[in-house]
Amino acid sequence: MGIVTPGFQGRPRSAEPALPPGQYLTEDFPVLSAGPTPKVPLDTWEFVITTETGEEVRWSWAEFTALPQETPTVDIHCVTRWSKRQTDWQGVSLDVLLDGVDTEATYALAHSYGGYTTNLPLADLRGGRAWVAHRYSGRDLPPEHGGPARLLVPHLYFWKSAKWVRGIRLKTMDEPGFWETAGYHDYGDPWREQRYAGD
Ligand SMILES: Nc1nc2c(c(=O)[nH]1)N[C@H]1C(S)=C(S)[C@@H](COP(=O)(O)O)O[C@H]1N2
Ligand SMILES: [Mo]
Repeated sequence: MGIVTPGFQGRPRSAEPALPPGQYLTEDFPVLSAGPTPKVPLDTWEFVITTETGEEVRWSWAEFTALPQETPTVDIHCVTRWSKRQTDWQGVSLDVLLDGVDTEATYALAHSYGGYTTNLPLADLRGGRAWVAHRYSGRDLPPEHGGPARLLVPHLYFWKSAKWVRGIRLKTMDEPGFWETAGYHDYGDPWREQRYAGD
């Protein structure tokens, strides 16, 4: 140990998994918001799933927080090139929220208090890959990071993780959201570096 064999290129020192291309690691937690942080009192907060036929399923804060909880630990990747490892969340899986929702939709448009929207295939909200998160690092999610609750879809660039999420509209046709309309990629896979439309 500690002896470098001349000419031996070796392996990386640790088993640190690679980051998506073009990303760098940050230890702090940057705040990226396109507008002011909305104030959302818990007694009026609700989360609503609206199907393509107009059916609605809604949860009050008390109902939402009484659902089965998960505690995902995930890496997150912002399109502005910062990534953060091993972030700890608590929230409700979209599998739980979509359970029993009768739909043939293939797309979803998440919408937020404050007006932000973002679109993604409905399949990407299923399969244990997406949550409505309301706690971060052992505390209630701070308002600047999307509290009371935000979408958490860590396998896509973080702009898909709508802060202050208020609901999801299920759709049979794709409809671009806020950043997607502004030229960002429709899908946003960080491993394929899908930053902008056409990437
Ligand atoms: N409602 C809303 N959600 C949002 C945004 C926003 O401006 N408004 N910004 C997105 C972007 S670009 C990123 S990188 C992350 C930033 O989350 P953070 O501020 O908790 O780091 O939130 C995403 N969700
Ligand atoms: Mo972002």
